[in-house]
Amino acid sequence: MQAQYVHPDDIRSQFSQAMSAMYRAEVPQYGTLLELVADSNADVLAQNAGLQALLERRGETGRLNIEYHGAIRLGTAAELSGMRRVFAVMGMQPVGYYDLSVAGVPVHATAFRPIDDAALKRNPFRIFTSLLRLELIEDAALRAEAEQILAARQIFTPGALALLDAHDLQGGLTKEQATQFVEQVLETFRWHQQATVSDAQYQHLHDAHRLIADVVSFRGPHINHLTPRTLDIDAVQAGMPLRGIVPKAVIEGPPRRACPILLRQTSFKALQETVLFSGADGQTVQGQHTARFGEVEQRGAALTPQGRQRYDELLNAARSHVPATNTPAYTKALQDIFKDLPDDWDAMREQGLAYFRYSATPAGLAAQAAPAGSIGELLASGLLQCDPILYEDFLPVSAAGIFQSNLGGPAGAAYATRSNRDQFAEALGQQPHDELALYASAELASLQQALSDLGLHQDAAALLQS
Ligand code: OOG
Ligand code: NI
Repeated sequence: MQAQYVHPDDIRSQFSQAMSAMYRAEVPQYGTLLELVADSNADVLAQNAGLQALLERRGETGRLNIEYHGAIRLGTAAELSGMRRVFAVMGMQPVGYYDLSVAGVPVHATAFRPIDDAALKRNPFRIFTSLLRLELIEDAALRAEAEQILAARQIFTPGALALLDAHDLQGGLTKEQATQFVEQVLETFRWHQQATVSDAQYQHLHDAHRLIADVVSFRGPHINHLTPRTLDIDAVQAGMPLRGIVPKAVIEGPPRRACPILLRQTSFKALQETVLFSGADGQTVQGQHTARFGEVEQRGAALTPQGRQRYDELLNAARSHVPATNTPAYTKALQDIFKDLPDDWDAMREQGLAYFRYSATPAGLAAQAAPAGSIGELLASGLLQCDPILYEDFLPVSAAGIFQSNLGGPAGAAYATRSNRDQFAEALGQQPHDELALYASAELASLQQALSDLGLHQDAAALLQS
């Protein structure tokens, strides 16, 4: 990219700041949540020098207290492929495929996020992007109606579309274009009080699934939440009521551990907002809609396929043991059942459960020539060190829990359907990146670099296998 163009990471930073400001103005409770998270993170860091040092080594201190992710729900394949172009301008690539239909939510999804380390450090902002699966609406007439309504809408402004073309032609955006681009794109994420449907249409869509009404009834895919990153989600969960915020009952994901893994999430309940429907005789009819909420997340280590399989098995065991609606009993069951998974970085590394980033220690760099050895031996010699790689993706069961608690009502029955990755990739216009391959290659590259820094000519891939 040429120098006259703004770096995609900088456009993404502008965008996430603009989104945060817009959302704080639209959903005041979200501003309160951001304050709570900032206060809590400061407390945690003040009490935990080791964590502070780890965050510094991983270059994550700048990623606290700011939005880590947001979410939107789209209605058509064209909207999804358009979003892919928009996010590409901001250095965000589709990663992962999430099928939520198994949990009774008629969507599948990906996360548009920065993928390389430097970009993640600059600004981690990503958008969990769902696509409605209209084929899961059973009522054929309603499905046709929803399709027609969606086909008639254009979620991007003419200005955004023109700038996308300019970007693709030029290979970048100038400073002025980038600022305009962020302004124009922001419009797509804005809340619209005025629905595009009548109250009767809304009701039909709502009866089919609340989420269908949320996607189909409005001019665009309003951002439905933003999520800062916390270092202690239990403290934030406990702190919410003290600041007048009502949290969902249960924290999604793994239990609290000394060695945090994957992703833990909680949210505050969606607001009930007044919306305006078009009445039969050109009148406006007032109604209510709940969609927008705030969330927090605590991230831990990325797990290998073996680690992830263990996680899924243990989570399923806990969930089948106690319904997640029974909060104290569920939390206890989760803690107990997860005792099966070692809560110790060395054990997790030795058993191949998590991904690590390797580097030469100062002593290793100073040593003239390190003696060759296994990873365990190099670590034990103090020449090599490793830190768990941060999980940058999402969890389908947790995502379904977040959806559900904010759609109101109990979990719907699973749709009797297959996940449809190919259909999603076709709508998107590419295959989403495989998140596990990204972690594995980051781990391998870090070990290769560390070995070379230590003056060792060992095969990194072979070392990781053994
Ligand atoms: C998205 C829910 C998924 C998460 O953090 O898992 C999500 C939605 O409600 O649209 O954002
Ligand atoms: Ni979320």
